[in-house]
Amino acid sequence: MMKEELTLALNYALNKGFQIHPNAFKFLENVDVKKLEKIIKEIIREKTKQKLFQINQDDIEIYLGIKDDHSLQNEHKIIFDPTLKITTGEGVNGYNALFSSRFNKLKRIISDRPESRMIKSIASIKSIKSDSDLYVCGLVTARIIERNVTKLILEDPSGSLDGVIFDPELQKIAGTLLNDQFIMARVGFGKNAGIIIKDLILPDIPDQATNRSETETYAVFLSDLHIGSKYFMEEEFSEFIAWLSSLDPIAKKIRFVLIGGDLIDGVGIYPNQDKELVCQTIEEQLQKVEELVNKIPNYMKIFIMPGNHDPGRRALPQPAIPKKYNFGLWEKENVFMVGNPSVISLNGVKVMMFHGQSIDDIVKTTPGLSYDKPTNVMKHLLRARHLSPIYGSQTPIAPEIEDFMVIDQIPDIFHVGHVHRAELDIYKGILLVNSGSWQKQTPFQASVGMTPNPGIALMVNLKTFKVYHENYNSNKLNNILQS
Ligand code: D5M
Ligand code: FE
Ligand code: ZN
Repeated sequence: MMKEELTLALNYALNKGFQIHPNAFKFLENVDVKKLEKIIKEIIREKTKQKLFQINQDDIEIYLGIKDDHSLQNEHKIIFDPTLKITTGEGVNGYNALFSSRFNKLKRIISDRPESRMIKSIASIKSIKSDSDLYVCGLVTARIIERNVTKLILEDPSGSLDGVIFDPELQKIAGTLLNDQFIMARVGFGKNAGIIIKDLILPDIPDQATNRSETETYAVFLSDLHIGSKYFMEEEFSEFIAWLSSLDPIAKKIRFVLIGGDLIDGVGIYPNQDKELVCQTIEEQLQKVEELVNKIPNYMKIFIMPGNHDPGRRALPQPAIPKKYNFGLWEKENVFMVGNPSVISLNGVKVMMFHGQSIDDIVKTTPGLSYDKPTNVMKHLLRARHLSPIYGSQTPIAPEIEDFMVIDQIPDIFHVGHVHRAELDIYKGILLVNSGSWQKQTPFQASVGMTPNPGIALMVNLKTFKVYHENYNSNKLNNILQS
């Protein structure tokens, strides 16, 4: 005898003018009866749009996530992951190596510019005393603003240089430079042999063509779930996860899910955190991550990167969340655990993922930048070609022998989180995605006037770079696109 639910579903389809292929029918006999009605209704809605009036086994299998839609490409390659590369030098020697690596890598990057043929070492220009202007490059070690002039101190491996800037426009540019950032300067000599800085040239991103996917595959950008926190929006996030396996035409084209850090709230990250936690251990919090991630269809590839709330090493670059906490996810075939920062290619589209800790230090010291517009800070990082220039402030940086925070690969998409504001922009063809959060405003954020826009999932069409979003925030007054 046929189950009553199956009869009902069958009649519903027939009434809508649909036929059900015998194989599909056999398949449906083994499907959870509670889901039957929803499955049939959604498949019919979708196929009506396509003007196809037969339900095949494939339709159901694709709907249930058992079968992949093979017309959509889902190739990935992990291009850079610091996890196995971090070596950590020791103390002062380590930092000397780090800064010399930073200088050398950025000097190589700036060598693509025509002026770079005229770069001289800082030690050599002091003896040249040429009449014409010269170029030097170095890391900014200090910036002093006195009355109407700005003094910059630059350092290269040969020595350091004090230069003065008189031009008001150039002083403004100097005002936005970050400590320890790499810069090229055009310099000349003043009457009293002092060095005058006449131009400042950032490594920046050249005009370039971006890579696109051949098929309209979508990637979802998420971050800052803060699972374990009282303020994690569990209901909304679960609703979104369920949407991923719905028949929504966009959801059906998703093949990649990127999670940019702060998966959990962690333990002991800030004072009295235990009072704001619903899960008191890292293991419990990660267990919950695993349960939620397991509900994402298996045919989606999931990339997981740590943030400052996740376990592992705190200093940048961070290795992937260690296996010892979370065996389940490390062992899943469709889950890829990567470090922070990482570069991955999705159907040929290069995505640079960085949690974004350095934003805190940058907004504090840079005029014109704020938490409200994180994509402006992201542009600042791209121009500096470095993800975390400032050393010795709040963002801990490890004394690596190689500076892995230099942006040596130009991405097509730059994915950052951390500031809990979903926002989009474009810079030199690069799509900037700040993936917001799934944590409501915390008392701390309220006390410092930070207004997050949580509960927004951003989906990028990797062929057209058009962005689609699903908003699960009850307060839907969010404008994520910069005007
Ligand atoms: O960071 C969420 C946001 O809150 C991020 O923009 C930094 C900001 N934040 C968090 N803690 C502090 C402190 N102690 N000072 C200044 N700003 C802070 P998350 O990494 O999710 O905690
Ligand atoms: Fe966060
Ligand atoms: Zn964070």
